[in-house]
This record gives sequence, structure tokens and C-alpha cells, in this order.
Amino acid sequence: MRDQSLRNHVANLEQQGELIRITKEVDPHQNVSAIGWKAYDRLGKSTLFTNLKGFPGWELVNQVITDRRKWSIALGIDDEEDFIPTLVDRVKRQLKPVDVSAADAPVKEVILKGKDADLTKVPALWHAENDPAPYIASGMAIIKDPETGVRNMSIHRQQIMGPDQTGFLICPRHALRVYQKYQKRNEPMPVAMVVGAHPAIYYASGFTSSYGLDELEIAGSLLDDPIRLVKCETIDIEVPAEAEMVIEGEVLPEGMVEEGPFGEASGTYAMEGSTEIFKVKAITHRKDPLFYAMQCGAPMTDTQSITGTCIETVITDHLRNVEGGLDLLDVRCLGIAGLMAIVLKLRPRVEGQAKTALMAALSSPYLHPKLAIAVDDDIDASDMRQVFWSMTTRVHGSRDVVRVPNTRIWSLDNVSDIVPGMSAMYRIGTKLIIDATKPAITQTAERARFTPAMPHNFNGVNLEDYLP
Ligand SMILES: Cc1cc2nc3c(=O)[nH]c(=O)nc-3n(C[C@H](O)[C@H](O)[C@H](O)COP(=O)(O)O)c2cc1C
Ligand SMILES: [Mn+2]
Repeated sequence: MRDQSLRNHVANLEQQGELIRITKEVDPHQNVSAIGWKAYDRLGKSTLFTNLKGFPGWELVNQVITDRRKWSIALGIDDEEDFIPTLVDRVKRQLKPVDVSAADAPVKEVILKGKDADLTKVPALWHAENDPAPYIASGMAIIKDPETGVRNMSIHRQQIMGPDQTGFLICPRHALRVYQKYQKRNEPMPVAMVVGAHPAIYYASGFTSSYGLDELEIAGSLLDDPIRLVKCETIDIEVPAEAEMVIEGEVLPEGMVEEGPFGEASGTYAMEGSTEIFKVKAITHRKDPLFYAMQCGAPMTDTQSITGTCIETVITDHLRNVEGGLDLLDVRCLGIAGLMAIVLKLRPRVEGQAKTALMAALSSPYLHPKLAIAVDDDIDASDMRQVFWSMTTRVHGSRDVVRVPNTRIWSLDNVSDIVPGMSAMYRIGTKLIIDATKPAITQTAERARFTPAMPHNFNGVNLEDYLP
């Protein structure tokens, strides 16, 4: 049996030197977002805040799965090279959750109902400068299809609008399909928002799977341990027993509220608009709860890291079918580019193959990437210095750069046009392909002209032998 909590992951991060503990008093509405962001940006560390002004009894964590090293710690994958291939295998299997009693569920240590279930007592962060209010950004919504009872889990941001009300943004995916079924019956949709759980559960929530597949079964497979679930107090939904907090409630069948702007995964703002309304019925949490303040907005944050890791998994798998299999060596969806760029590292076997692979990378289950770059087998796809070097020395502007106009574009790409007559969820624009693999692959002598001119005796020299 594996520990399925967020706090265990945080303890592992600390033990491996990946986390800084901040004991000075901080204010979630004033400075926590900036401290957490800067600590990761400058030092590459997660942050644990133990002294929160106005929120006694709570601790708070930030930036806990922001890079592959932190994900590897969470999922127990030692070899980072093997990280994405391992995920490709694990997401194909499912492990059904198991039920446990409330006595075995730490998330039930404190049960708050009625006026005691007060969202303003939760240390939600004021994330980006232009956000209108604090947000809970780490809530995973567990809902059930009212016809089949099948579960669905997805992440939804919640602008705090009062002690018992938040906004609830539903993009056109599975959760919207389920919500529309409740709307047709004129019934509210029961929702359990899980805030603070093992990273495997966050990964599964952000993963695009087929409709009707319970994301909690994918989380179980990722951990190789069935997720332990417990019944909610006020709604017919089961939630991870080892979560930090669960907000039980419902999304109303009608009525909208003004919401946003909100600093988003693109790194820019999603403009203000209106969202559905979530009403709180109960809150349950641990007796010493740890709030997961999921950092959003300008990269690099956990928000980009979750979706980026899911995109890398899905596109790696997708590319395995292209031309009956490519010599694909690495896939990196760039969080630093707001998820809109993807780099493929491959060894093209024949001229033109890299472009075929790039087209496929831009036609996958995810709309986010609009720029796809292919680099050759001697380039580290995670090192932007090497990627940019390839994009000059190996790219001929008229042969290797291809534009595909009038294609669907991710909803948060503000530079692309909104489809006339539709909401900002639907955009159209131009996708861009850059083949930065070595050209003239069929002529060995030509190919040699694109080899990096490394210092003489590069592999024979060990720098440490000469350092003072
Ligand atoms: C950090 C984060 C925040 C997200 N916020 C929202 C949101 O507010 N609304 C939304 O509809 N999707 C949001 N998403 C995307 C969905 O959670 C994600 O696409 C999920 O896989 C959809 O699941 P589904 O296919 O079962 O509907 C967010 C994703 C992440 C990683
Ligand atoms: Mn789903």
C-alpha cells in the first residue's frame, strides 16, 4: 500500500533537497504567490509556508510538480530518460479504486457544514496582479454522469465570491457534457472539489482520456496502487480518502456570474467573462490541513507542468503510429512557451520524415502546441541554447519552415482570432512547423557540414582535472 497524500510527496521533496521551508509570516492575499514563484524561478525549489497570516492551523505548499525531477520523485520513476515512456505504458492500464470507511479517511478529521463551511477561511492565493480576487486553482472536480453513474475528474479554477460561492469555469470537454445532462433535467450537478492530493491524481485529472473512462483508475495505475475512496457527507460522490480538503457542493443548472480575468497557463490573462455558479454544501479536511496553492500565470508553474507532462505522454504515444514508427528520442512540450511550442528530438531515416512527425505533433488530442520544432539526434531537446542553435545552422527559411493557416488553435492563445460568432473558447489561426534536423540526410558528406564544431579532444578532457 502506497501513501497517496500530497504531504508525503512534500516530505519526499524536502528530503531530496527540492523544497524550501518558509517560517516567516506571509500573507496568502499579499505575497505568497510572488515568493513561491521567485523561489522556483531563481532556485528551482518548491516552497512550504508554515506561518500564514489570518489562517491559523493551515500550512501551504507551492510549485511541487514544476519539473521532471519533482514528477520523478512523485511517481517513483528513477531514470528521467525513461519518464515519459513509463507514463505512456501506465496510462494505458487502469486500476479500479477501492472504498474505505470514514474512520480510515484523514480527509474526514474535520467536517464543516452550514455556516461553518466557509471558503473565506481557506488560505486561497491572490495569484496574478490583475486577478479580481483569491482563487482556489487546485480543485479537482469529481462528478458523475446522471445517466450512467460513471465518474469524471477534471481541474477547474474557482474564484472565491463569498463564504459559500465560487465561479466554476467549464470548458467544452467531458465535464461540460455531464453538466449539460443535469441542465436538461433542470437539476444542480453535485460536485466534490478535491484540493490537495497526490500528484498522480493531479496528472490523471489533467489527462485527456476517452469519455466514460474514470480518471481515478488512471491515477491508480500511475501509482500501481488502487486509489482509496470515501463517501462524501452531503452528495453521492466518492473522494480520495487521503486528500487534504474536499469542498462538497453543486453547480447550479442556471445563472452565470462575472468572473476573471485570471492569469492562465498561457502566461497571459484569460479575459473576464462569465462562468457557472458553484454553491458550497460542506467542507471536510484534515486536522492540520495543507493547502495546495497551485501557481498559475507566467511560466514556469505547476499549471504548465501538469498539462505539459500530459501532452508529452499523449504525443509520444501518438507519434509511435506515424509511418509505422519513428526513431523518436524525446518530446518536450515547453511550459516556458505557455504550452504552445513542442520540440521533437528524432533521427530522421529519410528526408521529409521530420516534417511528417511535426504535422502529427500538431494534430493530436491536445490543441495547445501551435509551433512544432524538430531537432536531430545530437541535440538536447530540453536545452533551448541547443534548440536555437539548430534553428539557425540547420534551418533554411524557405524549405524548412511551413505555415498551416486556418486551423483550430488553443482557446488561451490571445493572438489568434476568435471564430466569428463564437466564444473565446474557439479560436482559429496558423500553425508553424520548423524542421531543424540536419538537412540532406541522404548525403553523408553534406550531413557532416551540420555537425557542431566542438573543441578539440572534447571527450578526452575532464574539466574537473584542471579546476583549482
Ligand atoms: C491547473 C489546471 C487548471 C485547469 N482549469 C480548468 C478550468 O478552470 N476549467 C476547465 O474547464 N478546464 C480546466 N483545466 C483543464 C481540464 O481540467 C483538463 O483538460 C481535463 O483533462 C479535462 O477533463 P475531461 O476531459 O474529463 O473533461 C485545467 C487544467 C489544469 C492542469
Ligand atoms: Mn474525462
